Formats: sequence, C-alpha cells, structure tokens
Amino acid sequence: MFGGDRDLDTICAISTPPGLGGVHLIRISGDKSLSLTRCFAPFLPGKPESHRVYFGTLISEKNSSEPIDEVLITYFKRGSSFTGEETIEISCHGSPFIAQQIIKNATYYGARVADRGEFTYRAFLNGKVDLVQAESVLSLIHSESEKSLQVAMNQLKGGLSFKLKALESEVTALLARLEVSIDFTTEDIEIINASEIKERIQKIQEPILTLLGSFKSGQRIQSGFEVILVGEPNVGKSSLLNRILFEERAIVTPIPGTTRDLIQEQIMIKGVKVTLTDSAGMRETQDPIEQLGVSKTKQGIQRADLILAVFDVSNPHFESLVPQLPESLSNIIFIGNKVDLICHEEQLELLKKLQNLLTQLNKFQNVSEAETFIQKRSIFISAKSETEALVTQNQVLKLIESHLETGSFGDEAILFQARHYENLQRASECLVRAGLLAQSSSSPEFLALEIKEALIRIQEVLGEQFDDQILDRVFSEFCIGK
Ligand SMILES: Nc1nc2c(ncn2[C@@H]2O[C@H](COP(=O)(O)OP(=O)(O)OP(=O)(O)O)[C@@H](O)[C@H]2O)c(=O)[nH]1
Ligand SMILES: [Mg+2]
Repeated sequence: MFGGDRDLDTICAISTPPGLGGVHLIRISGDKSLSLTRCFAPFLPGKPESHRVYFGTLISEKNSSEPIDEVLITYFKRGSSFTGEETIEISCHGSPFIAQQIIKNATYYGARVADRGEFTYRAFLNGKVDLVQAESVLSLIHSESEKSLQVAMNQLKGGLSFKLKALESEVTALLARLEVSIDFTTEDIEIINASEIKERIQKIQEPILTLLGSFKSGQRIQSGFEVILVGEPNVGKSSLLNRILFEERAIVTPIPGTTRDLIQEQIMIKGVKVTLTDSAGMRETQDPIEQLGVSKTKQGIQRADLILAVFDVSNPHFESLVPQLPESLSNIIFIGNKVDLICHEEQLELLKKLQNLLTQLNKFQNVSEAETFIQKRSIFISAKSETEALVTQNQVLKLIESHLETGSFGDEAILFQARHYENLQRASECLVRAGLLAQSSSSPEFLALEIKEALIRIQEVLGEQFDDQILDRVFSEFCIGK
C-alpha cells in the first residue's frame, strides 16, 4: 500500500468524521500543498507565515467567480507540521458537500486522496514519530476512558519508546562486546567472561519482563474489563445490578427465572471502562428460552475478568453454585445477598460453611489461605434495602475495583498492543537462550546470534526494522484523514 513514488505525492483528505457538523477539516500534505491550494484560495499569500490562520473565500475550479465557502486556512511550513511536510489545514462549514467540493478542487490541482493512516505514516517516514508513537495516535483516537487515554498519551509522548531505546542501546553494546570477543577467540584471549554476560543479559531482561507483565492489564485498560453477576435464580442478581447502576435497569420479580438474557451496561471505575453484565439464573430447566439464557450465562462466565457469584443467604446452595464456577477461584467474589433476612451469627456460620466446602474441593493449600480468601473475597449485602442503597453501591464498587488488575501504573510505560508484546516476547526468549548458552560456555558466535535476534525484535517494535507488511498492518487500522 505505502512506499515508492506514491510517498512523494501531495495528499488530501477530510479529517473530520463524515456527516453534518459544526466544521469540517480538510488536510493537505506534501510539497505542493501551498501552491495547489493557492489555485482555489487566492487570498493566501505566496509566502505565508507558519502556524498562522488566514481567512478568505474559496473559489471553484470551474468558475473563479463561484464561491465555495468562507474558510480558515492554517499553514504549516515543512518540518513544522504533524507529517513533517508542508501542510495546509482548511476549516470549512460543517457540510459534507462543501468538504467534498474542497477535495475535488485539491485533486483537480494535483493532490491525491490519502490512504488510511497516510498522514501518520508520513509523520513516521519523516522521523516525526517512531512506529510505537504512530500506533499510539490510533489508540488515542479509540480511547474510551480516562485511563486508556492516559496510557495512549504516555505512549505518544514517547514513554515506551524511551524505554525501548534504552534497551536497544544496552543490547547493541553487549552485541559489540561479543563481536570483539569473536574476533579474538583464535588468540585465546577471554575478552568477556560468562558471568559478566549473564549479568548484562539479566539487566536487559528485567525491564522487558516488567513490560511483558503489564500487557494483560494494559490491554484491559484499552478494551475495558468485563464483570458478570451470576448465581441461581431469584438470589437478587438483577436487584444488585440496579443498585450498582443506581437505576431500575433490569426487571426484578419474586418469580425465579425472571432474567432470560444478558443485560449489559457500561460504567467507569477509577477511569477504567467496565462492562457489567446481569445474567439468567443458573438451574436445570425444561423451558427452552431459559435454557438459552443459562447457556449465555455460561459463556459469559468464560469471558469475564471478574465473576460476582451471588447467593441468597436465607437459602444458600453452595453445593450447586460452586461447581458452576470456573475451577480456579482467582477471579471470583462471593456476594451473600438478602442479609436483612439473617442475623450476624448466621452470617459467620455461612462463611464457615463456604470455607469448608471450598477446602473440601481442594481449592486451597492450607487453612490460612482459605481464611484469607473468605476475608477478601466475600461480602454480605442487601440489594433490596433502600436505606443502605448508597453504602451497598459503594461497597460493591470498591470490591470490584480492588480485584480488577488495573495496576497502579501511574505514568509508567506499559504494553497494550499485541505487536509490541509478540516482538518483546520473542526478544525475551532469545535472551533466555543466550543466558543458557553463556552458562554452558558456548562459543560467542552462538550467543551473538541470539542477542542480534533480540535486538532486531526491539528495533522492529520501534519501526527501525520493518517491512511493508508491518507498515500495512499498522496503518490499515487507521481511518482516512489521520
Ligand atoms: N429480602 C430481600 N429480598 C431481596 C433482596 N434482593 C432482592 N430481593 C428480592 O428477591 C427477588 C428476586 O430478585 P431478583 O433481583 O429478580 O433476582 P435474580 O437473581 O435477578 O433472579 P432471576 O432473574 O430470576 O435469576 C425479588 O422479589 C427481590 O425483591 C434483599 O436484599 N433482601
Ligand atoms: Mg434477574
């Protein structure tokens, strides 16, 4: 898609979303931006000031006395624009027809309509951003929560690139050292010893492992977390959903089997997008509609990042609830609902009962692990109580927040793109193999091969090593005009 003579063309596109709006923005980038725009924007001076806005009337290519629109034009000189090329931005009134007319004029005078992501591609090509930063532009556009915006912005500002560049220079230095070693092996001089190599490999490996470790949370921060409410019919799942949302979103009745489908709503918890799902109560049933609902609940359990397993404290059926949940308890929280129906002693007894059952099912290594789990992963609430409504909502939201792995990343660089993860994973594997080779006192040639491969992987993330396929993959996800 990209590359070759096409990279020399002056390109144009509407950068605002299609349809009616307050304004539309048309971007023109390339060597001929100014000269071709002046053909239909005669009010532009021959030598405009960079970053200055000019007001005037555009005229049609067909008839110079026919005005198209009154517009604002911003001029960016070569080297001082997003793409690094001479760029013109035209803000016109928000009619798709006017915007199209401007594109028609620009192409008439020699511009070509840009491909997806071509402006960002040019920024990459002209060294304005590296590939990691170019990708962050896309993430920034797609950000749906405060946290994902923060993470993408950090990447755009170069947070991740800075880390990767530091790694690149460490790996290059090690490789250079190994290569010197190779040159001197015939003379039997030990230029670099095994323990030094191992130490240096470890120093490189550590930040890579930290980055790899941040991937799961990073991805979730971008795409959002899924939390599902499950349990037997009538335990109060829908009542709890309504409590959390603070609105009567789902139907609540005393009839078991009221909810038949998944009911989803999005909420923000600490700046992170969370999709909250209410589900059909799980039970054996002959009703075909309810059967479909139960099967959807089971699929929802597989997908969820966090499962809120709700039970009715006045009628708990742990023996049938627990086997319906995933084998591992790592993402499960037990919520005892209808606590208004029992006393404190009964609550303690229930917890003991749940703990015993989970222990019998070999979910824990020892008693203290079981006790800690119950302490941290179970609460009692009354979803129905109006007076406790705010407290219940707060309690449950806090619990969800503390169990979602949003990480406490602050301003640190984290990984959230699969392409970065795959490359760094491979770099890390090379380093592990290199470490083993160093341990077995292998020849430096073999070691150098692994280190070289690790270097290539890091450079590929940054876009210092790339082929057209990688660029096509990255930029094809962009929209036109970006
Ligand atoms: N006493 C008491 N009743 C509650 C409480 N929470 C819910 N209920 C009642 O329990 C019944 C069932 O509530 P739902 O929220 O519909 O239960 P559900 O788990 O969604 O049920 P299904 O959709 O059938 O699976 C309703 O009559 C609620 O009013 C509570 O905290 N205390
Ligand atoms: Mg329900």
